[in-house]
Amino acid sequence: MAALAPWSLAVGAGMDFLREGLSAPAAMALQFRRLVHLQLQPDPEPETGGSTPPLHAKDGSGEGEAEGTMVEVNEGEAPAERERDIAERERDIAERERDIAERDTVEEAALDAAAEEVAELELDADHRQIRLHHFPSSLCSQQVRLALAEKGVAWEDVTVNTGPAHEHFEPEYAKLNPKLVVPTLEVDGTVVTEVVDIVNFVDRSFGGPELMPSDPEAREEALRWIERQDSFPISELTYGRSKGLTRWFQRWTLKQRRKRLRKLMKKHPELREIYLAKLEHLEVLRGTIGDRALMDQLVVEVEDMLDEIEEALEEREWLAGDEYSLADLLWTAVLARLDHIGFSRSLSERRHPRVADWYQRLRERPSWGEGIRRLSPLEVARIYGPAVLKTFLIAWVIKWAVLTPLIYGLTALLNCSGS
Ligand SMILES: N[C@@H](CCC(=O)N[C@@H](CS)C(=O)NCC(=O)O)C(=O)O
Repeated sequence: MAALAPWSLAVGAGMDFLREGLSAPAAMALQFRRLVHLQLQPDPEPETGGSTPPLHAKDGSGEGEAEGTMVEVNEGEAPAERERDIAERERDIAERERDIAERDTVEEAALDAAAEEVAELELDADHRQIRLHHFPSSLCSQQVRLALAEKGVAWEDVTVNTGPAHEHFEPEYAKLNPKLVVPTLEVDGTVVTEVVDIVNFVDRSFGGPELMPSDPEAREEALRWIERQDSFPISELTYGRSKGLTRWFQRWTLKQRRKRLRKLMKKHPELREIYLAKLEHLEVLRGTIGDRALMDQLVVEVEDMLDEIEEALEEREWLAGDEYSLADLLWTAVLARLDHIGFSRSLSERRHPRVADWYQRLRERPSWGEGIRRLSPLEVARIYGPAVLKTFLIAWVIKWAVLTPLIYGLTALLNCSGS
């Protein structure tokens, strides 16, 4: 966590502040997230079970690296020397940015090649093996299901219980998705992870409506909104904003996850790096959601973002242009989550009329039902029931079989000694 130095946060945030016009708290929060993200890349990644290696999304870490090279200027230097110093650093940053752009192009090319490979198989859709490893109520799974529904692709459901069963931590799943998250898409042996990569892959590999605009300006805009969505702190908000019983339950599940990871790390030392990275990730999440000031900043960030979307929708029907695109698709799940975690008023017609109208149109799309699925009461009972029962049963047994006789015994003893 050494890289999370305050100067690094401040410099990066300053860059966002200037370059993206973000508010200072929003830029600070974004930069914090980037730096945190940088720390959490599992390395090295294991080989996949399939023939093609999994494709991993560009994660913005490169951008963070470039910003990280900026060092504060030494005030004591002579002006000419300082200028030389600044010029040298600017060259260094430009060079790094070129490297990052090149790397992004390579990743883009890998995605294209994989999509082409799948398309070239020319199998008819009925004979393709399309398996989605997902969890019904996870936002990221919702996004991929939306994409599959928009493209009219049928898929095989592999539900991964990310609840107390922690199936996403199992070694078999770690081979598919070393970040131990859902969703993962498998198409005829090609494994794709990371939501943004998956939805792009789905768009390129299957027929149906094109979900990326062909007009260069609209495409650029779609990419910008996709990137904004990708770095939006929705998990932090989901955990940090919960209240009452839900809050208690979420903290409990976080604790259970850490316990499970530690156990698995002992049992599978070969996956130690992966489990350690996940533990660190959960630790950072715990720190973030416990930091009231940071959470307040994130709420400000939500409002700023909705204002920005409102403004964008002044000029066009959909987020990136006059056609529905992947940008709208990805934000659909975020809006649904915001609505669910207490931002309904911000999404109302009174506060953001264009956003409200856009959200209504997104909900009316046929893909909504399949994409934004929540857990039915039966599923909740099946997924969480056994673990909750086990925990409470143990607590109940301890209370009645151990504590109660102990208290009775002690009371009797004290009463005796008093007489
Ligand atoms: N950057 C990843 C994020 C995936 C992610 O965070 N998935 C969440 C559900 S939305 C998850 O699996 N959480 C379970 C966990 O972290 O233990 C992606 O784009 O696929």
